This record gives sequence, structure tokens and C-alpha cells, in this order.
Amino acid sequence: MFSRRGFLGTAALVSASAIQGRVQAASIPEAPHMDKAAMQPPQHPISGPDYRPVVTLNGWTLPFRMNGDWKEFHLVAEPVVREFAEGMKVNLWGYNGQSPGPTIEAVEGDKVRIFVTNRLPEHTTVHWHGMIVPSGMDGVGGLTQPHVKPGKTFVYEFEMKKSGTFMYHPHSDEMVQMAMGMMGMVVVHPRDMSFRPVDRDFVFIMSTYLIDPGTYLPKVNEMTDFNMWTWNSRVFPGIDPLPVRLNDKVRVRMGNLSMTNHPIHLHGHSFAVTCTDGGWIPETAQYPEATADVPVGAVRVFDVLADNPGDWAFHCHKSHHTMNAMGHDMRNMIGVSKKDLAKAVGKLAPDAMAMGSTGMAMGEMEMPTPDNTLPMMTGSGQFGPIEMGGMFTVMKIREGLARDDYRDPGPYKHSNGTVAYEVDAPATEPVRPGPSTNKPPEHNHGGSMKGMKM
Ligand SMILES: [Cu+2]
Repeated sequence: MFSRRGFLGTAALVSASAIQGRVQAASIPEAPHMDKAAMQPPQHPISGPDYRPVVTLNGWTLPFRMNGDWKEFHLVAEPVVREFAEGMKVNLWGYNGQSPGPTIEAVEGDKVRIFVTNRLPEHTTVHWHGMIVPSGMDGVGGLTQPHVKPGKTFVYEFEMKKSGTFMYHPHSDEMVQMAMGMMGMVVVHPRDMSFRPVDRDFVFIMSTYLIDPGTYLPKVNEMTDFNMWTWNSRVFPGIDPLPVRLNDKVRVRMGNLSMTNHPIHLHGHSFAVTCTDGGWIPETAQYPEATADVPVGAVRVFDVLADNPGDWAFHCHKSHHTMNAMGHDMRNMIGVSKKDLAKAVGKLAPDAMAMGSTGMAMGEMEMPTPDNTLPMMTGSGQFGPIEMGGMFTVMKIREGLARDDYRDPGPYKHSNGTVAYEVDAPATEPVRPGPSTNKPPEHNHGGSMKGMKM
């Protein structure tokens, strides 16, 4: 039964622990900063239960410090310059020097204290997508907390209730701040290390931007018509490959905070989606796939046994998403002869290029582009131009890689007789039915109109 004495006792206890929390929080840990857009080595735990750490494509894991039994992290929201690939830098907003922000890694049951300092010109918050936190720690500006004003630091404190793969992003001027690249991933390892262990664990987040060729700033009001399709704010050939040792069990964790879904396809293997931002999928509910669609505002994680050595394309299957800034209003000119047109245009504009009458393969063409703009399709492999951009990279499965070795092993050495090859003989014309048997019937519009009842 409710008693006044009991109530007072509880209230006193609560405020004592709240005050204690505030005292501890008074000392803000230093904020690590990253100046590179290259995959940093996995960060093995400095205390607490052991786990196999993730690596973030073109990214890093946020170091933490222990304070009593709390893991303390410090995120700094700030303007950053992010290189999308060599030859293109973009002014974004992010965390601790990069966009996306660093991956936050912890273990189920951990108590975490995450300091967020705002060095943006406007207010912000951080929302913990998919995580089970107290309502007041959910980071929805105005609804669950005041917005964090420029120059201020807020603290989020909660327990990592469940393991899995989650995301963080602002819930404060959300459209602008996410369109400027403010996001990151949270990986919570199971406390029981025997739960679905893997040998390699990769993580990345997908975001999209509209950046006019020759400019440096995304157009944040765009909702559908983007031209830069990124994994961790990188595009091919700037996206790190995924080096994997033959027969490794591999986990790939993919978040999507863009405005459309991305069907992500891995060549040469089948896999199962094992986890979403809602939690682990029971084995009885998994099924084999070669493409995993990652919906908007969601996480999909797949586990794959890398038992097929080689260089395996790994990419979004929307073909426009494996292109860089492209002219979407270009006409399809396949089959149109543009020889005369090109001559006429060439006199007026010597830099103009008539293209597309036999397709748009442009791997071997040199095309003038404005500064700070990547070719629409680019990159090369051991056999020639790859003609990709955007959300494309390669899983490189090799024998004998060392456990924590994530360096690019170079192109795959195919064994004799296992590469598609050219046949040195003319191809015979296929037998097609002759014109007499292919004559349109009389009543058809393609035939004579004579005798038709109008
Ligand atoms: Cu896509």
C-alpha cells in the first residue's frame, strides 16, 4: 500500500542517484577525432566481456573510457569535410570529424553514458534508433528533451538492454541534419559470446545526397531526386573493399537512412538475413537469399559463409544507384545516328560530346567534368574499366588472410580455365523465320486497310 513515508524514501533515493550521476558527468571525456575516410582497424574491448569487434567501411569505432561501471563516450556534432572518393569533397555535418559519425560499440547489459556536444550553428539532439531506452533518453527534441543549443553538451545514460544493430541520428531539424550526413551505427554484442559468433563483422550506413556538379554542398530540401548514392558517405571507387579469409563466417550490418530502399546484392553466395533493427531473427524464420532489401529507416544484417574464393561484386541492385552524379534528363539515344548532329554541335561547342547511340559505356572515354565532380561511371579492375559508381564495392575472398588483416589484398588470381574467354571464330547467324511466314494477317493495322469495316 502507498505510504507517504515510503514515497519520500523512494524520492530521496532517486534524487541522490540522479545527483551522483550529475557529479560523475561533470568531467566530460575527451572527444576523439578522425581525419581519415579509410577503414580503421577493429577496436578490441579494453574492459568488460570480450567480443569480436566490427570494422566500419571507410570509418571507425568511437573509443570509450570506463568510469566506475559506466562506459563513457563523447560525440561532437560539427561541420565536417568528407571525401566521397578521390576528386570530390563535400561539406557535410557529422560527428567527431567525419560523416557518418563513428560506430558506437558495446555489449548487452553495458551501462553507457554518451556525451553529445553541439558545435553546429543550430540546435540538435541524438535519437537512438531501435534501442530500448527510457523515454527521456530517446532524443526527440521538444518531445522528450529540450533541443541541445549550439555550444551545449547533453548526456544520455542508459543500459544496453538488448544486443543487435542500431542507428543514431538527430531528431531535431531532422530533414536538414540527416540530409547533411548526420548519422551513425550502434553495434551491441551479445553478452554470451557463443551466440552466433562470426570471424569478420562489417558495418555501414546508407545515405543519399543531391550535389550539383561542381559544387560542395548537398541540397537539403530534395526528397526524391538524388545523384550521390553512398555507403558511409563514400561512392565507388572510394568505398573500401571487404577483405575476407576463405571459409570465414562473415556478418554484414547495413543501415539505411536515405529516402529510398536499397536491394543489396552479393555475388557468388547465398546468405540469410539474421538480424534487423528490431532484433535477431530466429533460425527457423531465416531463408536463403542473394539480395537483401534494406527499407528506409531500417537495418538488415546478413551472415554469409565465404566459401567461394574470388572478387565478388557487392552493390545496390538499383542500377542508377551504382552511378555517380548523372544527368537524369538525358534522352535515351540508343539506335539514333548522331554523326551529323555531333559535327554540327562540335562547331558550336567543341567540348560537347554526343553519346549514347550505341549505349553509354564510358569506361574508356575521357569526358570533361567540372571541378569536384566524379565521372558518372568509373573504376577499373584487372580486365578493364568497371563502369560503376555509387553503392558498389567488392568482397575479396582469399585463402590465408590473417585474422585482423583488413588490407586490400589486390585483384584475385584466377586459376587456369576459370575465366570467361573469347572464342576465336565467327558466330553463325541465328536461323530466323523468313518474311513469307512472318507476314502480318490482313486484319492487322500493320497490313492493308482494304476491306476493313470502318
Ligand atoms: Cu540503392
